[in-house]
Amino acid sequence: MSIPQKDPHSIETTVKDEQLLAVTTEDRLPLTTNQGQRVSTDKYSLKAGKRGPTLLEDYILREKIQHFDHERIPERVVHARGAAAHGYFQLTQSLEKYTTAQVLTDTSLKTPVFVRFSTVAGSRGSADTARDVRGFAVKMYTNEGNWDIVGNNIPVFFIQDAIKFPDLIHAVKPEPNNEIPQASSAHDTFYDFISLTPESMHMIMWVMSDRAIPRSFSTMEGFGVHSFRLINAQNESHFVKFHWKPVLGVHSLVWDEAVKIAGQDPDFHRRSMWESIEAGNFFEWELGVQILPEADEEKFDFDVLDATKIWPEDLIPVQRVGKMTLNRNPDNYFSETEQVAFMTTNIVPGIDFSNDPLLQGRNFSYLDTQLSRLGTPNFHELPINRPVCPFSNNQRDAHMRHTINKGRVAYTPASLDGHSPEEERPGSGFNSYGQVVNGPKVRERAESFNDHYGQARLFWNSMAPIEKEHIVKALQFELSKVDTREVRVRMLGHLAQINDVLAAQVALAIGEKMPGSQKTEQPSGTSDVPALLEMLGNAESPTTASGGVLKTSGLSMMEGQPKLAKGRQVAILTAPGVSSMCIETMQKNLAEQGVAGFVVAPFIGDVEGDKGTVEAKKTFANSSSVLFDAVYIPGGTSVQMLKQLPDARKFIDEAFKHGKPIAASGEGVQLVDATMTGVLLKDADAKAQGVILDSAGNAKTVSSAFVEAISSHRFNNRQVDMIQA
Ligand code: HDD
Repeated sequence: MSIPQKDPHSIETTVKDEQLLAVTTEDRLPLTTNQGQRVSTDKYSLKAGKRGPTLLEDYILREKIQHFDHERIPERVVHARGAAAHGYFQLTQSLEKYTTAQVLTDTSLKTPVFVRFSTVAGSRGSADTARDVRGFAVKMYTNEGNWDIVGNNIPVFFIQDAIKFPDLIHAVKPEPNNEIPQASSAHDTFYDFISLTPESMHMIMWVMSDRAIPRSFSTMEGFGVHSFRLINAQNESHFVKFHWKPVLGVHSLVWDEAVKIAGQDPDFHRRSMWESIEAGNFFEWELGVQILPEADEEKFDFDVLDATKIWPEDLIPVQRVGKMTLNRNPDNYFSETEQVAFMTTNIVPGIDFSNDPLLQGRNFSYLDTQLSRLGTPNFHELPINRPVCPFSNNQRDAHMRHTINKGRVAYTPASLDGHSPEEERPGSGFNSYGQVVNGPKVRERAESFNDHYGQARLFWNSMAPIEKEHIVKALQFELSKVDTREVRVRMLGHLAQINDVLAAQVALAIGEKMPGSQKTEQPSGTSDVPALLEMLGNAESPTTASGGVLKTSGLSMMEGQPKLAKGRQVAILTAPGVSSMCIETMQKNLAEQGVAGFVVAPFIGDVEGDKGTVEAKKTFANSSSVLFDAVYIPGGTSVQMLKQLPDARKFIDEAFKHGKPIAASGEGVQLVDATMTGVLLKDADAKAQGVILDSAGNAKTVSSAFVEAISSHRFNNRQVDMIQA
């Protein structure tokens, strides 16, 4: 009996294959070797006597151990840690005016996709919430071949030319003498390289912002980063940038959460994607395009080919033209997520490359790396990499060839055996855009790539005060971990080019003084947070940032986000005696909004409520507030016990400190009163700070205001410096 194979590209939403389950439970498969011989047992090796030596003859032992010995393939040199899901892409608006690509012109098609998210610097076993760029790699299995958008959650890159990539990665990876630190840029070699590579300053601003610690893969933007070309039927070219806009909006963790989650649940992001998809809460993004006619190529004060620059959305708006839905988890991590091979060279007719020197170099690197990572030029035959359209050529043989090519012709031109695969007629199939290229061979940077600070300023200026504060703190953390003073000081020089208040704040944390920075001396971390925020809010860099604009929309996460509670996770603090009605009502109301409620109790298992039991899978020991988006405390005599538990009180204070919505009904309010949060809220308008308290009411009376608060994500209008959590 053979296991029915699932089509890896199927876009059906079913998660469980009943046939497969039936085979593995009822009619269990016989145990065999890889050659199909039935095996009586693989639990005992073949020995000369029960207590005697193992025999070399034991081919079953040898096969099993040998296969195991070779189970690992080299991890990706970057983006080693990742998680992926299947889904589909559907166009909503045809781009026929700009391109012939079927996937971008036919709105009736549902194109299967496989999307892998990753961190860049850490190894496969590192934590999900490290401060880092996130990979956002989309493989679309189109009818015209695979199209990969191998992008990131940050729209720019550290370097302008691919030839610097090995240096960048050597600098950020753990230092070679002691393999320290893991999954962190906070060390000397990284800042040594960065401070000697000013083109990285714009990207550094993004990486020091909360964009580098996303709340979920579903709340990250994705970017193709480079300028590509769209080519239409008249063979006209437009430059294009690709964006993925998350339907849930862009949201991040705060640093304190990211650090704690790394210890409590290093799989935080992958687990949340897995569980959401299993629960039917699919992840969705809209495809956005920024399109620029060839004629406008030189219209801006930045070069559209420079990957360290965005095209400010206020200058070139993003049009939303389609939607991608991830709705199926992989069946096997290794076969799919690990073996998937993305390549920037996977494009389809109607799309083409620009001359961005970063993209041009990437176009060499990806095929090359797959050869060593997957060990054979036949990696395209693996189910996860195979195109859905037919493919044929005269390439033959090599390791692990699956295709059984028939006949004797493997060359062209050929007249024997019904010819070899036929070429497309000129003008059809993929044709490179016929741009006229003429110039001397040089190893030089174009002058138009020379401005390294304009867009770093644009980013800084576009941030809300709290976002600026987080950037300051991130740089304070990172640079204080750099041992070499010259490197730290060199970095300050760059920061001063971006904004003097930013530089002065960072200087204070690393024991330096910026010349002329007295007026801005206000060390962050002091109790006067409002004054600091006001100062940062006013700290705008006056020099024209970029493209003639000082600020642009699309950069701050504090503006333009949809008000949606969907996908969020709420902790419901429980103990014996809890009001069953409160829990049921809140669970129901949350579920209607796509929010998941989790019972947290002093122990796992059944918790006796006043009318029946609820099951707790989370406890104050195995979870904490950082793993949730909001906290609810139901009424009931349970509150007496919870008030005695320091972990329960900390749960609330920590959530309050992180700006998270909190709700309590009935006796639940007493628990809030027993915390520092309660003290801080005394005589304050709690609701305005996202804390919904109703001691006379029940879950019903608080739930709509609570959901409303959850959809606001975080409340940064709280005085939290007194909380030590
Ligand atoms: Fe890269 C992997 C994204 C520049 C060389 N890259 C990789 C992945 C993503 C990106 C998302 C993981 C794909 C997966 O999930 O398997 N890389 C980017 C972006 C870049 C970029 C957005 C700049 C705009 N990369 C870049 C350069 C080079 C590489 C300049 C080399 C010259 N990248 C690689 C690689 C990797 C890779 C070594 C490692 C594993 C792999 O390709 O398959 O070839």
